[in-house]
Amino acid sequence: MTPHPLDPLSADEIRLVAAALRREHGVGDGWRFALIDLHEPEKGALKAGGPPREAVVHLWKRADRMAHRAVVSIDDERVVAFEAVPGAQPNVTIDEYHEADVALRKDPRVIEALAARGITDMDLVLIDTWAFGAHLLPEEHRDRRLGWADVWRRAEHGANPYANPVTGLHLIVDMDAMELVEIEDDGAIDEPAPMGEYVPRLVPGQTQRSDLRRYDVAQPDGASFTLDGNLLTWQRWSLRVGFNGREGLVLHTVGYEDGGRVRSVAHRMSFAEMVVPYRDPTTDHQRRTAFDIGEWGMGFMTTGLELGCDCLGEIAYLDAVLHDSAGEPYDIPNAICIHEEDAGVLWKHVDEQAGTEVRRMRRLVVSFHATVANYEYLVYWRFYEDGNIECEVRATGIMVTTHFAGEQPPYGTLVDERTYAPTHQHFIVARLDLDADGEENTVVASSSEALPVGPENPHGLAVVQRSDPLRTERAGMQDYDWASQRSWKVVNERVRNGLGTPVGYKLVPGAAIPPMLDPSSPVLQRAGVLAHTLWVTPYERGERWPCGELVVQATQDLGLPAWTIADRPIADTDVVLWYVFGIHHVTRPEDWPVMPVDTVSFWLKPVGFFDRNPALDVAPPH
Ligand SMILES: [Cu+2]
Repeated sequence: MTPHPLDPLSADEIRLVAAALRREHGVGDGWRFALIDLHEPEKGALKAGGPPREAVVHLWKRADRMAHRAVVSIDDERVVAFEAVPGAQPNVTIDEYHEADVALRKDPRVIEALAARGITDMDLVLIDTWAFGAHLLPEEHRDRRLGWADVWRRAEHGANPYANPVTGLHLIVDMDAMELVEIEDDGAIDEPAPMGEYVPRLVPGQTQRSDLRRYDVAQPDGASFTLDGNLLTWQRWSLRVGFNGREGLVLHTVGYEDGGRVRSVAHRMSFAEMVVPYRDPTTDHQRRTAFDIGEWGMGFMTTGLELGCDCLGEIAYLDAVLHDSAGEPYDIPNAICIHEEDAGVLWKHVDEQAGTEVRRMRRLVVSFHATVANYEYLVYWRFYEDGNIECEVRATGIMVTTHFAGEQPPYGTLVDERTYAPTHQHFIVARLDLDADGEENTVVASSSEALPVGPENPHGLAVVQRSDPLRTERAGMQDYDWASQRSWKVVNERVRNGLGTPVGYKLVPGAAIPPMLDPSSPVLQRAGVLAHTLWVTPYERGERWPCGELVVQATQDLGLPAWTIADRPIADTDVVLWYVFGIHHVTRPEDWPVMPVDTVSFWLKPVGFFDRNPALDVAPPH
């Protein structure tokens, strides 16, 4: 079957792409296929129909320590572009993570450092390798591909390794030679014994609650959505479900059927980067700034879902097809969950004469879960009958902790005996290629302003709405503003609703968090995108990665801060919004030993897109 141009690469296509690179450029032993992804067609070519099907590939040649970027035509089974990218590195692969683990755990220096702490059973040791910023690379090894590793210890087989950090021991590993190049050992401290277990059999003295009765979700007539390949339709919504190794879930061609016509809302929505700086300068944490999307890939970290635990009801699952660093495809079964949920009351009114009219809200949820070492990110895109779209992220899993002797460092919260969890931030950059009823859109900053008391406003009640169209990229750099309740409307001046005003969708800024980074900070240098809540750029096919295409060991953000220097026009054109949100995680004792979900979200809401409440016709409950 011919794939849709936006469908993810199939296993056969991944094999074809890898084979072409082996055949034409000798990509084989000594290389890594870091990323093989669909080279998404230009929007114009997509509309014209039958765009060429291509893959974009990030490669690493280990012997030369040289990144390469390739484009492979799948239709013609040949490489159409192949270039070295000096001074850059592709994402770190799962294979490198495992190979580093194998190498480090048998290194005599590691064994010795652990033995000095009384740790001799290597089966209980977890070595967790991270990528890190160029500013912290050891001077003499700057040209290498380096990882740094924490070491953790399980109390017994199956126990939580993150319960017991091996404080003060860090390993710098060459990810090509797979050898330990530096061992950093602050020496053993008198280790406390925190209770860091969450698996029931290991939690001392715990009995599980037994007073909850069964709760079933029954949909005897089946689900109300239809899934045809990757095309999902439900209650007037239609969208295509995509997936790739770097971003994980991608939603394409999101539209709402209205008056017999599908009106576009978004061409593409995904998470394009995630930056997690730990705000603790001590040696245990100074390197700990993860770029979970650019360095590792949310798709590669995706874990399959289980019915009855992760999702309830009539579920449709989609598998994901990814690849290892040799270019061989593999599956993640049940990577994406699609289901409906009851979400309480949608609208209601009680009238003395008409009685009660009440409608229940149903929502369509498209979700995936990623496990990034100790942490879990659960991502939910929800579509509502009233035209709203909600993007929710739940963070859970195990927090990073450190033991201390003497006084507690001030950079975190005490969560157990002489154990603190550092303050950190999870910044997520959502890339939102919105198309409000067509591509020619303008983003308008919409702010409330209380007018001064005066003859026209004697009681000081007057509030007016200020609309500032953002005409260039510089104006498009917007910050969250509590005082004016600012939001951003994406309007189409060329399409009017029945009231005569332009149609639009509003980005309602939830979970905006400040960077709290000095301009000189290497983290801000690498992730300049964090400096603003919102960026707006004109659509450009190649502009996908807000911190740059290749972020591993990068010193500069080659994405948004670089593109926007030109200060291009963004009015009445095809715009892309980059929304920075996340969690400012001041840790709590209640987040330990496993963290109840911390939930954040933002919304996209129609604003004059419809003439009135589009959910007026939702029928009462059965
Ligand atoms: Cu956190």
